[in-house]
Amino acid sequence: MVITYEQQAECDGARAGILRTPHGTFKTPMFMPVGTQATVKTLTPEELYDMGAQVILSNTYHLFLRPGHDLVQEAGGLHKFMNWKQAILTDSGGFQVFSLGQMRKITEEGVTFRSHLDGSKKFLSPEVSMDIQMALDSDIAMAFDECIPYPSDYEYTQMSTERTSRWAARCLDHHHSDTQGLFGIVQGGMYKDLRKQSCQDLVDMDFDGYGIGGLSVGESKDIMYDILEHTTPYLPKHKARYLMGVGTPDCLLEGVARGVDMFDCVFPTRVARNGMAMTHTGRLTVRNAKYAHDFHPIEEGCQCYTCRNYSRAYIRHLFKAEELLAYRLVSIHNLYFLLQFMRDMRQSIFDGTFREFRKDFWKRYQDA
Ligand code: PRF
Ligand code: ZN
Repeated sequence: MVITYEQQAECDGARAGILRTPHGTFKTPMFMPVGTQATVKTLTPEELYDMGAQVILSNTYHLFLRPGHDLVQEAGGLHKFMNWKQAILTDSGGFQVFSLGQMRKITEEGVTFRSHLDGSKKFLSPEVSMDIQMALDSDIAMAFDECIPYPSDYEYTQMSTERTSRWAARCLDHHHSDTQGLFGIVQGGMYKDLRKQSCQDLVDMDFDGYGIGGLSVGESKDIMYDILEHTTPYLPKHKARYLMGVGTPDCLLEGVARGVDMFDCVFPTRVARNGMAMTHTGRLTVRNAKYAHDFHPIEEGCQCYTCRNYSRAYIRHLFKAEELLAYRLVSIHNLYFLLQFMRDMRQSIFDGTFREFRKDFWKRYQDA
C-alpha cells in the first residue's frame, strides 16, 4: 500500500491520525495549501514548510495545459520540478473542466473542452487524467469525476453520479504506480440516497482514500453540513476522507466534527491578495482606512512571520502602494493561521476537549 491512514484519536465524531505517503507522513486533520500552477502563490517551498505545511495540492488541468505533463515528467516529476519535498495531492481536472462552463461536451468517454489559455481543443477522460497524474508523479492522485452545478435535479444528479462511479472504476483499471495512491471521489449532489449509493459504489472498489466532491458549490452551509453528515458514515474508518475545495475556518471545524481528515481551498491565498486576513474573530480587511494608524499585528498572539514583524498600518500602506510584499505577507499569515488552527483542533481531539474547542470557536467567530 502506497498510502495508509492510521487513526490515533477520536473525540465527538472528530478524528486525529496520520497519513503515510512516499514523501513523508502528514498529520490529520490537515489543510492543504493550493499550488495550482506548481507554486503556492507568492511563497517559496521553504516558507511553506517552515509554517508547517506537510502536503500541498496541485492541479492536473492546469499543468496539462501548461507547461504540459511531459515537461514535468522530463524534470523528474512534480516534486523535483517545483522543489517541494513533502507530499503532493493532485486533483483530477474533474472540477476545473466543469467550472469552465461554456465550450465543453461530456460523453461517457470523457470531456471535450477548449483551453482557457489559447482556445485549442482538448480532451480529458479517466484514462487521460490517470496518465497525466502518473506523469506528474504526485503522491495522491484523484479519480476523474463530474462535479455538477447547484442546484441540479434528481434525474441529472443520478445519471451523473452513476457515470462518476463508472469513471472511478476506469481510473482504478488504468492506474498503476508504486509511488502514487488513488482516491475515489464521492458525488451525489444534495440527495442523501445518491450520496449513500455513491459511497457504496466507491467503497466496493477499494480506493486508498475518499474525496467528498460536489459540496461548497453554492448551497448553504447548513445543507453542506447535513449532506456531509449523511456521507462520512458510509466511508471506512481506516481510510482518509477529504472534503474538496473547502477552506474557511468555520467549515473546516464543522467538517472535522463530521469525520473529515483533509481539506484544500484557494480561499486563504486568494483573499490575501485582496487584503483580507483571516483571524479567530473573522475576516479583517487590512486595506481598510481604520487601520491607517494601527501598529498592532494582524492578530495579537499570532506567531507567523508577518505578525511577529509587521503592523496593520505597514501592510495597509503596502496595499495602497501596490507593493508586491503586501500579497506575500498576508498569504503567509492566512496559511499560517489555517495550519495552526488545524494543529490546535488536532490537539483538542487528543486532549478530549474538541467539544469545548468548537464551542469557544463559535463564541468568538463572526461569519463573513
Ligand atoms: N471534484 C473534484 N475537485 C473538486 C471538487 C469536486 O467535486 C470540488 C467541489 N467543492 C472542489 N474541487 N475533482
Ligand atoms: Zn499572523
